Amino acid sequence: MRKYIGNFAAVAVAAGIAAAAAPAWAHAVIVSASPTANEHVAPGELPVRIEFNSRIDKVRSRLQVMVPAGGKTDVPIDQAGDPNVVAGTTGALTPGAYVLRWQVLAIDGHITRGDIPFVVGN
Ligand SMILES: [Cu+2]
Repeated sequence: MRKYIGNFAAVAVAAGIAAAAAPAWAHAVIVSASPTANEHVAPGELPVRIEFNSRIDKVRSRLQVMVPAGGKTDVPIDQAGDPNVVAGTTGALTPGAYVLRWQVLAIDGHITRGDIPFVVGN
């Protein structure tokens, strides 16, 4: 009986680890981004590029820029190129504090999203 309980506990622990670990590697996580958080960039059109750890469904993903005056504008996503990369070019940006908002659909069907604040000018 003691042996049986011991085995049951071991199986439960292993299952718990698997359940906890799955979300961490299953959906899209940023590998690198440009701009980086709180980066200062020059005024004008800004190429943005976010690389993830998995393939992205670019048609069902979204890039937006939250502008200093309030509101947001869409950044069209380049459909060509590296399947792990979501990239596009903003409209002309004047000096101020901005936020790049991203939402991506990974091939595993999970959506992840986040914000990257950056500054245009000094
Ligand atoms: Cu996932």
